[in-house]
Amino acid sequence: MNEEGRFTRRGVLAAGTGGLLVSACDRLNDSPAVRGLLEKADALHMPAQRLIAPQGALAREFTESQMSPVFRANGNTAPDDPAYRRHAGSGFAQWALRVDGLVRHPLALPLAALRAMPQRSQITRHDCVEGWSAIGKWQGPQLGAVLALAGLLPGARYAVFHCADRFGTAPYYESIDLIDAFHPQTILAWRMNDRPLPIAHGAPLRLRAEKQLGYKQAKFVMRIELTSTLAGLYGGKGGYWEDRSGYQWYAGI
Ligand SMILES: Nc1nc2c(c(=O)[nH]1)N[C@H]1C(S)=C(S)[C@@H](COP(=O)(O)O)O[C@H]1N2
Ligand SMILES: [Mo]
Repeated sequence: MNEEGRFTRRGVLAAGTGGLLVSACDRLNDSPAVRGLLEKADALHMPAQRLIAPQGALAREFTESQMSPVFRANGNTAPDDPAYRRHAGSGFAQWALRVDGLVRHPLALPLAALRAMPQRSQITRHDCVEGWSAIGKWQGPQLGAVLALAGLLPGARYAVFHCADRFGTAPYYESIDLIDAFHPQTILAWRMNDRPLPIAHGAPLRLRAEKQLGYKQAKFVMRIELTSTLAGLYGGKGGYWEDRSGYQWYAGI
């Protein structure tokens, strides 16, 4: 149960695995027992979530005084892609977020355009399946507003986030459904803790989908593609960790 009395996947994980979850993603991925538990926990929990928690329910928000003094940077912290490095070198002044796929108007939105849109700011808790959490403040336009600018075509079902970084040759990517995409706390954050988003935390832009676990919070988002299906995209499971280690695609509370 979480603070609001809802049954959560991370509650199940914490109760079920104890100290195991302090290991790194790679070690987590190597353990069939943990992988099995992740799957079971989710199978148990996802129907419960859709039943118990109204779809629009908000993730808990915190006060300034509850913000973590240190917010760990995890996973990739500095993409080595040459185009990304060039953009980083000039403060992302020439960079633009691409929005394409099943949209009426493909977009290229510079940071200035994203900053000029109505902003949402939220202080939330980030929960990584490796067993750590941190409370931070995030600011940016709602993803729903960006998608409304692009205009969805009827077949659109998923928003896919293409990132600048890779593990080996595999690009990091993530995806969410349109319920999460239009959730009020799903934003494209370019600010963190009242400063421009640091590179280690995903500059110039990252996803904050506050009802989801850490690995869904795509950093270094270069392109958002609207698709009708996740099949045929990389490993077909909707995200880097989903493809590689069997993490569940639906990782929501
Ligand atoms: N592009 C990209 N996004 C990513 C990752 C990554 O390695 N690359 N790691 C994920 C994981 S597992 C976590 S816990 C968070 C870490 O975010 P942070 O570095 O701001 O703490 O980013 C997620 N998004
Ligand atoms: Mo994570």
